[in-house]
Amino acid sequence: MFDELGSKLDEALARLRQRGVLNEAMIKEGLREVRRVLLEADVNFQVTRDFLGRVQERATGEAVLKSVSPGQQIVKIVHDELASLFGEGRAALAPNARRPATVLVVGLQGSGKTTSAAKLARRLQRDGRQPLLAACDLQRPAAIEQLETLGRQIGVPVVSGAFGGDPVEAALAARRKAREDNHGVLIVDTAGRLQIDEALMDELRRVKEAVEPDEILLVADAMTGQEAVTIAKGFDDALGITGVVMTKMDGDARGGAALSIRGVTGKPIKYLGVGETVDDLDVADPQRLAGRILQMGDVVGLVERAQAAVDEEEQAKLEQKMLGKGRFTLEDFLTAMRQVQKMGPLEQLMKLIPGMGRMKIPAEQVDPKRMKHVEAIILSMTPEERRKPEILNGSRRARIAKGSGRPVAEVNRLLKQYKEMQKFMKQMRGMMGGGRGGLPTGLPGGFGGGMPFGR
Ligand SMILES: Nc1nc2c(ncn2[C@@H]2O[C@H](COP(=O)(O)OP(=O)(O)OP(=O)(O)O)[C@@H](O)[C@H]2O)c(=O)[nH]1
Ligand SMILES: [Mg+2]
Repeated sequence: MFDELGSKLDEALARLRQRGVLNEAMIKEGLREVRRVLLEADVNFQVTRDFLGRVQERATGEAVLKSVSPGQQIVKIVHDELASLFGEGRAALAPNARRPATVLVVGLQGSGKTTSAAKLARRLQRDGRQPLLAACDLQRPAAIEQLETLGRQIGVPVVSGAFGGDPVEAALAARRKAREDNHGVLIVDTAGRLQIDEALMDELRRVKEAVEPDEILLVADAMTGQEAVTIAKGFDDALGITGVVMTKMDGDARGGAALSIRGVTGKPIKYLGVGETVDDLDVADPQRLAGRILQMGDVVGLVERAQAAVDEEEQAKLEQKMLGKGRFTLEDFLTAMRQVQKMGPLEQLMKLIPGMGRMKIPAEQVDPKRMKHVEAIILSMTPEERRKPEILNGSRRARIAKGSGRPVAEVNRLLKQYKEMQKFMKQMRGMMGGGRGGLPTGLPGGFGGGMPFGR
């Protein structure tokens, strides 16, 4: 997401950053480069012009030019202005006194409405808001089934209209159900068309009038570039959307649409779809997005992802072991590894760490096969061995290697990593005074020391 745009902007800004002294002409030249990069990334022309106007005005101010590091200041200004392109502050669904708060999900065919509705439901479910999904795309039987399947997968109930029926009736029935069962949020999935047409807008308007949604989220496909902006404008004119879910940001979209939507429609991006699974939805936080583009890292995103992936109960137990009196066994080591793996590809996570964005991680280090090997080795041990690894002598190690089909050297390496993690935890314990302090990311050992990746 924003990789190419980020590295090109970085290049454009590098020259400014390196200079000790800057004058207005240098800044103008530097910003011309920035302009080229933005337009190449398919950012709307007018949005680019306004953006550069604001940057230039702030950058040529007295205070900046006379400051110790004018280049850094300009990078900061570009960062802030990028953030304001996305909108101000956090734009997630506000907690609502009205139950159920109603979210209408609209968009063109194939933009990701149904998937995004389920992703959003999952997020709200996690936040304890007890969502209910309503299948009101009644044009295709498969559409109803798709939402029902997703609902089962995430454990959120789905109320479906009848195939060929009236979406307005279906939406109203779902709302009655949501009231009866006291759901906090009702998410209504609707039909899409290939293009904006009157029939679709009319149907959506009628649904809107019937359920009076608190949010109308337009789902737009980032891969369609500026087309997404035009579509957003069309839906906004017809329905008055409250925000945008920009999907397929994991693809090689150039990012221009995401940077232009707010400027053109005045409506913020609220969520980003970053993959096909139900967990691949990020809250669009302007500061974080700007930070990611300029490769300042996205620590908040990292922490959130780690927290979402980690089973809280398991984590609490692990922390007890790590920081409390308990013994940290190889079984715990395996649990920890599994939790790390659940967070997703290491490569993706690394991008969120400040300064790591540009680092190329050798493919060898993120091979999910290695996790399988770790499991095979630990599962080839007897329960006693797992609890008391110190009894693992040469012959036991040879037996485990044979049992797991891995070389002895790998068994040794794993034990070494386990020991490193144990050592790390002793240090943590010392630092936290032995109590249950709670690790910042919930990640035993961070990404260093004891991970089964690399080395
Ligand atoms: N890579 C990626 N794929 C996505 C994302 N969101 C949705 N998709 C995929 O896009 C395709 C269409 O998604 P749907 O949710 O069915 O789209 P829809 O808007 O409901 O489509 P219709 O109901 O046919 O109008 C599916 O294959 C999804 O898996 C995303 O953020 N990233
Ligand atoms: Mg759909």
